[in-house]
Amino acid sequence: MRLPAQRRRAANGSVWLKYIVHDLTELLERARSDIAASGDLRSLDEVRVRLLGKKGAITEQLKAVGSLPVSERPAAGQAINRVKQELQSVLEGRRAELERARVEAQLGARSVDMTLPGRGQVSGGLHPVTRTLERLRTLFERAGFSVAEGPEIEDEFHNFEALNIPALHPARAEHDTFYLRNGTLLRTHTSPVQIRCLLEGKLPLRVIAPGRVYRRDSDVTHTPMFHQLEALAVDTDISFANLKAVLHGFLQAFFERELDLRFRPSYFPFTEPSAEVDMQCVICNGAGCRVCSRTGWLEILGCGMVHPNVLRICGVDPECCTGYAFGLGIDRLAMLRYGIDDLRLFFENDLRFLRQFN
Ligand code: 2U9
Repeated sequence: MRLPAQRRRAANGSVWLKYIVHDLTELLERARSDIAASGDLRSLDEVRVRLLGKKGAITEQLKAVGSLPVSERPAAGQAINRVKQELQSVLEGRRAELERARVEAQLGARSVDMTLPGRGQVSGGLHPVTRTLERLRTLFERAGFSVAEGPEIEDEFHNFEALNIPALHPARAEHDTFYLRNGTLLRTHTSPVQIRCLLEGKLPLRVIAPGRVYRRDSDVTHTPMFHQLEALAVDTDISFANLKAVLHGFLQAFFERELDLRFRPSYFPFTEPSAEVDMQCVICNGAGCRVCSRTGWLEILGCGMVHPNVLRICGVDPECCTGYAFGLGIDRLAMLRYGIDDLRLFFENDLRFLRQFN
C-alpha cells in the first residue's frame, strides 16, 4: 500500500527520515531489521521511539491518514495499526531477549562457585589463665570448697590490718601497693575476701578466693596485675597434716601425675607456722632442667596455719578453732601446665598465641 504525505515532511529532517518508504511492507521490513540489529536495551528503545514515539514513523503515518480521501481512510488506518501492533510485539520480543542476555551477562560476571568451602565462623576460646582458673575451681569444689569473691578496690583494714599487718609493718612494703584516694587501694592479694568470709561468722569454713590482684612490680616474672587463688579452711580440728594432704591431693589432680612435695619453713604475718611448698618439677620430673634451675624442684605456693591474731580480729576464738590457708599464682600454674616460659605472653593479647588454646 502507498504511504501518504511522507516525502514532504521527511525533507524537513524529522526523526522518521530513515523510514521514508513507499509502502508499509517495506517499513515493516526495515523496522524488523533495525530491531534485530539493536544490541542493547538503549538502542532498542531508540528504534522504538523512531517508530512509535510522538514523531515516530508509524505515528506520523496515522496522523497522515486524515489527508487521504475519505473512502481510503479506514483501510489505511487498519493497515497502519496492524503494522503498529506487529512492531510492538517484535519490539517486546527483542526487549525480553536483551533483558535476559543482560541478566545472564551479569550473573556470568559475578559467578558464584558453589563448590568453594564457606568462610565459617572463627570461634573464640577461653584465655589460658581463665581455663586454668576454671580447672582450679572444679577441683576445689569437688573437694568441698566453695568459691568466694570480693572487691578489687579495698581498704587498709581488710587488705592489711585484719591480716596481722599493721601500719608501718615491714611486710606492707613487700606488697608494693597501688594506693588510691581516701584510704583505698587495689588489693595486693585475695586475702581480704577470706577476711570478709570470716567476719560473716559462719563456721566451719572451706573457701577459695580466686581473682585479680595488683602490685607495683613489672619484669619478666612479674606483672602489675596477676591472678591469685587463696584457700582458707577454719574448723574445730584443723591441723597442718590436713593442709599437707589437701595440697598434695590438689597438685597431683591438677598436674594429673604423682608428685613429691617439700615444705620449707617460711614467714608470713598471717600464718604461723608458715611454709613455702616446692613440688617435683613437672617439666623434667625432678631430673633438673632450665625451668627448675637444675634443682628438680619448683616453688609453687605458700601456706600455713592461720595466725591466732587473724582469727581473733575476725571474731573467731583461736582456743576452739584453727585453720589453714594457702596462696598461689594462677598465672604461674597456667605457665607450667601449658609449657609457657614468658609470663607477659598472657597479657599481650596476641591472637597467634591465644588461638593455640582454642
Ligand atoms: C586469711 C588468713 C591467711 C593466705 C596465704 C600465702 C601463704 C602465700 C603467695 C603465693 C604466691 C602469694 O601469689 S603469691 O605471690 N601467698 O604464700 N598466702 S598463706 O593466707 C591467709 C589468707 C587469708 C584470713
